[in-house]
Amino acid sequence: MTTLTPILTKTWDQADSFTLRGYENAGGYQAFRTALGMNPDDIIQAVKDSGLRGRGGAGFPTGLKWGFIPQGDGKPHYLVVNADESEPGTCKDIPLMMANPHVLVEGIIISSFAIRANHAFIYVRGEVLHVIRRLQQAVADAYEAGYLGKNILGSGFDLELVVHSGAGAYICGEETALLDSLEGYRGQPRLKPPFPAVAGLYGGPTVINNVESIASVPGIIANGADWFASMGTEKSKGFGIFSLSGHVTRPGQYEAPLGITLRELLDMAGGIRGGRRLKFWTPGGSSTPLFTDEHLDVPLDFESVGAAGSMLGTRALQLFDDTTCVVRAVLRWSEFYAHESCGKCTPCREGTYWYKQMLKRLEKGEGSEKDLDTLLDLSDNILGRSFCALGDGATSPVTSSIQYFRDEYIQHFEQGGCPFDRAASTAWA
Ligand code: L3W
Ligand code: SF4
Repeated sequence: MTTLTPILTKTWDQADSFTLRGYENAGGYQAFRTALGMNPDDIIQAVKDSGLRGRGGAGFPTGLKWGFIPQGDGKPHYLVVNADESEPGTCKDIPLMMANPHVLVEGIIISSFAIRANHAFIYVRGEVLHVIRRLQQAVADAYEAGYLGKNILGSGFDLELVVHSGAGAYICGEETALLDSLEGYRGQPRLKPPFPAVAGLYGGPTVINNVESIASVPGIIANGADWFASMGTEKSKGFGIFSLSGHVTRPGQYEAPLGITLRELLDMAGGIRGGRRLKFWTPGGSSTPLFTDEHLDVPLDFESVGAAGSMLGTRALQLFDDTTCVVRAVLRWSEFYAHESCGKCTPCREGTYWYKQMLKRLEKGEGSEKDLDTLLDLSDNILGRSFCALGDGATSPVTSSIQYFRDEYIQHFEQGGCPFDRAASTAWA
């Protein structure tokens, strides 16, 4: 039986967890003192050895990414934290930054020192004003304490840290659109390669990492790479925050080793609400193909989830019980993608629009089985043909719902309407 590993979430229930003093009393800002005494290359090696992989969805090895930053190139290097948490169901970075902003600040100092960056940015989702204020306070307190600014603690290392608010566009969570937005342009994805590690912010080598990835770094420096690597699975090391939402008795963030299963998490979270049956769920946000109750025992690590036909993504586990209409859920997600598509490429811009139009009709019981084949054909024309991952992600709920729930779609047009009692399901309340 896998148990929880409260590390990043350990102090969340303490009243002063977000203050500088609260963080220091819990042992915070010790790891960066250790790091400032290390060779930056050894810090990169420690992160490589830990096996930490990006916690923003793609799972790219963090130390490897840092290692791509050219050294001795004479160019300014940048660290950018992607705090634009907007993926439907994803709710780990925002509570982390509210409850413990200093672990992120400390992680930024260590990571910037490692990649030899003297400028760092936290790009925060625009709608979360309370988080922006909390981060600004934490950064101001860190400057006041001498942890940021010139010649930090007499080490000779300088670091300026800016909290930048986005304007509320999901696409700005895509790393290159984020960079455009940070530079003051309309946020739209750039062609890759070159990857940001080679040509990123203002054309300089840039590391972009998710909040949770950077917040995991102080623990690796304080406790060692082996400590981190001792948790999780062979290829998916360490711990992560699993966000359970929807029809679950005790929704919230559960920090556990990668490889835990939904069955184990549900045991801790009191099961599906009202003792009902789990119908479908997302392992990593709405951009990851749906799972059903057949997948309760799939280890939630990058490899196992991939082998079972989905993606670990952001570990946003949205759970839906048997009162939920899957067609309506997919329509709702498709409306989101159509609204958030940046419009740069045709497959996504047009495809998400037509998803929305078709699913609206199907949900009302209009159409025929042929429409399902049209939806799948449309998906074939979006997946792998879009300019960025948003288009690909938009296909996930559509194709996986037809794969597992084709009969439910058919029931809609056979009955001439939705067979579910909407009032009985609180999924959309
Ligand atoms: C240098 C190479 N760098 C790859 C870097 C790349 C990036 C990272 C991963 O999408 C996923 C997406 C969503 N040289 C490199 C290299 N890199 N090859 O590695 O890159 P990539 O392209 O695989 O993924 P991505 O564009 O970062 C992220 C999924 O996550 N997702 C969405 C999450 C949404 C949020 C949010 O709300 N903020 O996180 C959910 O599952 O669909 O597949 O840094 O530069 N040769
Ligand atoms: Fe924009 Fe969608 Fe194309 Fe990405 S896939 S560039 S969000 S239109």
